[in-house]
Amino acid sequence: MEEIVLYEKKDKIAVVTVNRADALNALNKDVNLALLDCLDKAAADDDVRVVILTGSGNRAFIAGADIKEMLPLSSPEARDHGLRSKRVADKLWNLEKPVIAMIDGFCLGGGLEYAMACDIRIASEKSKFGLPEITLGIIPGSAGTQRLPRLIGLTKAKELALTGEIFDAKLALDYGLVNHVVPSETLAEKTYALADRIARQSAFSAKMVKTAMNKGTETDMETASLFEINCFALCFSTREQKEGMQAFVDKKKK
Ligand code: CO8
Repeated sequence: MEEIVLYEKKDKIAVVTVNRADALNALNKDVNLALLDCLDKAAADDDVRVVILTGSGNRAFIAGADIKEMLPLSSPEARDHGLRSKRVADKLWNLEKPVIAMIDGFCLGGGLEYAMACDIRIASEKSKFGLPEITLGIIPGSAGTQRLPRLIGLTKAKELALTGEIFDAKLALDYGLVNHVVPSETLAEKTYALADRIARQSAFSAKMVKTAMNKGTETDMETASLFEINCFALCFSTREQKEGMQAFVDKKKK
């Protein structure tokens, strides 16, 4: 039987692919458990510098949580379901390596919530975004009501979550929800080029950038800038800092 989530390593890049193309990569319990395993694997592998999260087929990144699986749930069961998917979103957010969402098609509900827990989002022109939960009589359950306003502002986020509107990649770019929009044919090339560029930087610096920004934007400026100084100072205990600065002083190209 085919794996429900695929894990591949290409040089210093781990690619995690939700592999349920027939169901537009909808997130069921097995997908979430497999995602947790794959992210743990990427976290534990020092060779892996960057993770790419994507969906299989050419129609969807992830079209949300599996509606058929959720239909019969009671409130306590739904809470457990939500907590499991929160663990996935938290793992993406807290992974000490940059994670890029490579989006080719529908990126809805829980799919958008996972994409928003990644550090960078690159989408194809045909991609469609939205938090349509309200049209199903529920609300987002993996921090979608929290990450969307933090990424694009409360005004637009409220409108999108209250209407469930599905919007296209151009609007997602205008909102600042995605970093780049490219044709489907060049999506993989663009994503790998970006991942490769990040993978060539100091792994420790990348971890510190992600940590300082994620933690810092959740607190006040004074605490955040002191936290950043601690991260900055820690970089001076790495080989990369000594080598990087020495190379500059010696006028050697990196
Ligand atoms: N759940 C289950 N199955 C799905 C889902 C989904 N979210 N999305 C698509 N599928 C299945 C369809 O049922 C269909 O299967 P089948 O062939 O067996 O009938 C197959 O994928 C193809 O889909 P369609 O035939 O519907 O394809 P269309 O091109 O006609 O439509 C759409 C594509 C517009 C994407 C449509 O499939 C759709 O609206 N899907 C649902 C989108 C949605 O509402 N997503 C939000 C779900 S709720 C959510 O994510 C809450 C997250 C809360 C946190 C997580 C807690 C666990």
